[in-house]
Amino acid sequence: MTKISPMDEASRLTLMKALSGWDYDSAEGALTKSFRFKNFSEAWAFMSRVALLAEKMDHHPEWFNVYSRVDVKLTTHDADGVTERDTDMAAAMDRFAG
Ligand code: H2B
Repeated sequence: MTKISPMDEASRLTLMKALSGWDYDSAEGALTKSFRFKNFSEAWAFMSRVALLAEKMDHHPEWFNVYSRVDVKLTTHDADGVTERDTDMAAAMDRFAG
């Protein structure tokens, strides 16, 4: 697998300003957010929309779901860190959860 470079910190901070409620986990090199929905059905609807986009983008979130909560971690394996694929995916998730 060809390695790519993670985004530099200044770019990450700039792109993260356009997102809402995302944190940067420096140990993991990942963006994280915990989404809360009304119930399991709403959480699953969100996950279904994200899953279709993830296949289209060939970029897949790590996530953990319990009832109405979806904890998400976004990182680019090929870069061992955050790239624009992650900030793009984060922005889409914010829209879907909107
Ligand atoms: N998802 C994420 N989050 N990071 C990747 O680097 C990645 C992926 N790479 N989904 C894709 C699949 C790669 O493994 C396949 C072979 O294209």
